[in-house]
Amino acid sequence: MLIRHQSDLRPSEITSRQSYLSRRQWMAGAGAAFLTAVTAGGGAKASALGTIAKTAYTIDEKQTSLEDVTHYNNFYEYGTDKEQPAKLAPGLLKPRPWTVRISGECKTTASVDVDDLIRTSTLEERVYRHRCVEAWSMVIPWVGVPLAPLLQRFEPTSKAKFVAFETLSDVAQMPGERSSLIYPWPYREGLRIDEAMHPLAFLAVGLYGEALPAQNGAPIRLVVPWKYGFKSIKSIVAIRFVEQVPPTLWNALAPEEYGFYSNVNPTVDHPRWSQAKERRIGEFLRRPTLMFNGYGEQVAGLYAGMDLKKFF
Ligand SMILES: Nc1nc2c(c(=O)[nH]1)N[C@H]1C(S)=C(S)[C@@H](COP(=O)(O)O)O[C@H]1N2
Ligand SMILES: [Mo]
Repeated sequence: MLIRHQSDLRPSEITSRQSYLSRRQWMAGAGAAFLTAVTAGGGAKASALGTIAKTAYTIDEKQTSLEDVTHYNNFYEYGTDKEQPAKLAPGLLKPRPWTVRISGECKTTASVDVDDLIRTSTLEERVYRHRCVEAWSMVIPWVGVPLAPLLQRFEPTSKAKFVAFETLSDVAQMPGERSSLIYPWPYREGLRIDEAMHPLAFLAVGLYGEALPAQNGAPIRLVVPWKYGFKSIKSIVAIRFVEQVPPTLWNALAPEEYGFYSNVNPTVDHPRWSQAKERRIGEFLRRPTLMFNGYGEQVAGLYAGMDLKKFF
């Protein structure tokens, strides 16, 4: 059983940043990769994120190094090369102050300040597999909040069948948005409401115990671990409850290549490459891709009765 349920979490596991770090540093004695990650992440210095609850819904697999997680990125607002986001985003993106506008088919609309959200939430660490549609993968220790309780606060109406997400639209902070002849900016994504309410759907405000780096989608991004990485939209400024399937950037560009659902599925190939295997960043041999990225036990019920080859 890879995933622990919330009820398995004892209050004693809700640790302060200080004891969280010292435990990790103690564990680092067993592996140099851990030590590198923790010290590169700032060692014992106080985190802007404050208290972090330990590992609910977490997998026990070797974590991808902080260096790879923060220097091999897809963030087309900073260019199409993997190295560009780390070079450009930290100098251009202004992640504070930052608000997320929540509106649409719900009883109350609001602008949520990201720092208020962090202050008033119990932050959790979630170590998730991350599988890009390009057939590479990582294991990333995110820090953040589950999406469902935030959405429920605004009391979606019975017309709220989908949830639409939107990235910041600002060419000064995101120069890649200038090439608007090809890409229909801003970046948009969406989920069915029951997918958005699933306990695995997560909003990350950090990784490796520190505030989210710009290149990973600061200050707040979606993480949907059973879907291809492009569903996990970065630097979110708007969340809308909507009645119809919301338009998304990749689906609008190439609907036969990037379906709305885009659940990780080794049996449905991308038209231009196989999805049967993947390259785990940092490993030499390719490994088999897992149905729903290994989260089938948790999410398969969302798709009961659907033909998973048709609804890709
Ligand atoms: N706004 C925005 N969100 C985005 C992307 C993007 O280009 N722009 N790329 C997606 C893709 S294809 C992947 S694989 C992940 C990469 O997240 P990471 O760089 O934090 O690993 O972000 C997703 N979210
Ligand atoms: Mo991706």
